[in-house]
Amino acid sequence: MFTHAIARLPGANYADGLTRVDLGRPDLAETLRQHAAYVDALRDCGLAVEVLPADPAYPDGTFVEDTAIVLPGEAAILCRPGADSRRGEVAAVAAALRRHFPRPDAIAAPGTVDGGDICEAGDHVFIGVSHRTNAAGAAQLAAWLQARGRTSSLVDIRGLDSILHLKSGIACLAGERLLLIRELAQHPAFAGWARIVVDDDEAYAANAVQVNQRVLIAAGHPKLAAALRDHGYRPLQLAMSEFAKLDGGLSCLSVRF
Ligand code: CIR
Repeated sequence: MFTHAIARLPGANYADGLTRVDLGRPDLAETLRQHAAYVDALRDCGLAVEVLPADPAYPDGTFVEDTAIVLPGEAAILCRPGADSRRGEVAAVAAALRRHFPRPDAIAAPGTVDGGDICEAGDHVFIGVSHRTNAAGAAQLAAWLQARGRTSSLVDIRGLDSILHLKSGIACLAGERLLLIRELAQHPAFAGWARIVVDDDEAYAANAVQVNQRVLIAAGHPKLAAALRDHGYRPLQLAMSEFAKLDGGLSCLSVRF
């Protein structure tokens, strides 16, 4: 069970954040509405959500997931984001996290890790090696996890242009069932895992988040919503269009623990 989350408001210059996709420029008012609905959804799932103020120095700051990794009730490690423009985002999230985890560890240079590349699946953790998370960062994280009784495996996604982070294409649902995009479904790291494979035209929604009894998914993906219901999950659909425009998904808007 998650009891807490940290989120961060999108700032006035949110539209200046990084993106590789061509979905248009986000509308600030709609971005703020979608963010508020997301925070409300986490609260409806029973979480105490701390919403940090925006900092105009970091237009991508609302994507807090990339700044820290938490093993709920146990430990936290601060990330060192792979994009130079995002490194400074960590400090504000670290200050909030320290109230729960007084001495978080930290990924050190030359390692880089974006939290969006990390997918926890029970006691196993998939670590994406991406254009943001490098081999040195992945190795540091794997050692940190091993010291805490977790196993991990690396998934190199650098050849997969369709996703920015590993978790753009995978989620772990209750019962340790993986939700996967087709391009990841045959990867040996996931062999033997129970799975739901998302249709190509709904691939964006693979970045879902199980939050206690609900599965948060991006609105507008009816086939996935139906598949989740068929498997006994309770999807909660949220508008995400303005975050998709900056290459972000549902998971990146919070650190949950
Ligand atoms: C970036 O390119 O870094 C942001 N515009 C989007 C980050 C999305 N984060 C995530 O999926 N964990």
